Amino acid sequence: MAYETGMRLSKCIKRRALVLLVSCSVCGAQSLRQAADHAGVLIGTAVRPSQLSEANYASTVAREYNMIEAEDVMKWWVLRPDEASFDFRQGDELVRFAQSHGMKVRGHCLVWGRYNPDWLTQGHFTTEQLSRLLHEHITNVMKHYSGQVFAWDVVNEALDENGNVRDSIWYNQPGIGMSSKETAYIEQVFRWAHEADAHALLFYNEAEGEGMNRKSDAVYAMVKDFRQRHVPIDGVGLQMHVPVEMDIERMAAQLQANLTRLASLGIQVHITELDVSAPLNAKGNSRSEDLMRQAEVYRSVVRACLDSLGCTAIQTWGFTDKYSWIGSHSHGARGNALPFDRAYMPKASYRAILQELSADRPSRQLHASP
Ligand code: 9MR
Repeated sequence: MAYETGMRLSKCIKRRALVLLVSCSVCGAQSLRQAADHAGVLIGTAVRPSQLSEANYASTVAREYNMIEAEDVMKWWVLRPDEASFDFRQGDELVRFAQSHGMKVRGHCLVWGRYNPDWLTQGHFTTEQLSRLLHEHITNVMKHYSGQVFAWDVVNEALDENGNVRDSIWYNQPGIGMSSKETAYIEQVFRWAHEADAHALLFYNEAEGEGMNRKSDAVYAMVKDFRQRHVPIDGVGLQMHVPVEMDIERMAAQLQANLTRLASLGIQVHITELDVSAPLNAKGNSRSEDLMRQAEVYRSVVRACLDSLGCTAIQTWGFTDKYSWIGSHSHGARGNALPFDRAYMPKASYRAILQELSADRPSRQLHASP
């Protein structure tokens, strides 16, 4: 008896020690990646393969992230130099890097009305030709990356701020044959995507529809309709390019409300392009209070995601202030939007993300398999 009791006690102590060990590995996480793995969420960054040759760039990505996405190299303008060919070289390089570091790859993006190559936009194609071209593009690209890209932004930014379908080469200029049928062309391309790779998760990715507004209402309505009619869609990407001046409490409450209603449709949500831009002075620096506020914005977004079981990935649009689309987009007026500074040093924003990822969330760990 005493022996058995002793054994039970010793097993119990061992179990408790294990639990302590596990929780200590959380509180002392050495990277975003370690903390995210433990929290059961994907932590990602957009990557430009041309920058992977820079040692600091590559080592930071490898250390901190368990998912990467092509910032540009899986878009039409890179993949399709002309009508007859596909150039997968840079996309393949990104996939190789991810594989050699045990990361997942998000694909971005198969259908977008902007940044298409001139041969396509100025080619005067008929609707039948465009339909054939788009079907072929989706099929070839998804089959090429089948088993390597686990989730695709199938359609990017197809709605305007009022929730109407945007004019575009794919919708109505001249479109693939479904102009004035609103979301019918989006439905068609999701069906093509599912045929091309039945295992990939299929996302609709949108900008400025993170909170509750007319655009996010329209995204919700579209996805609800698709789900009811068994159109293959698995998730919504919320971009989240936001300014540091925002009302943080209001943003967090609205994001949470939107995450809750999207999750109620049985889909996943990925935060796909998070960055928090700050004003720059003439030397390219930001005020320290802005960088502190920025950390609170990051913290609130990570918290909102982790509090919603449907939110399975958090990705920033780049990770170092050395490289970000915001500088050129704002003509140098804004920037410093990311968790690492230009010298790859972690900022307050990095520490806020790490802390939130490391916070104890037992309900989430039960479901931990993003
Ligand atoms: O950051 C990207 C920039 O390098 C490209 O020039 C641009 C066009 O391909 O796309 C930027 O990324 C956009 C993303 O693909 C979709 N959401 C908005 C992003 C910022 O413009």
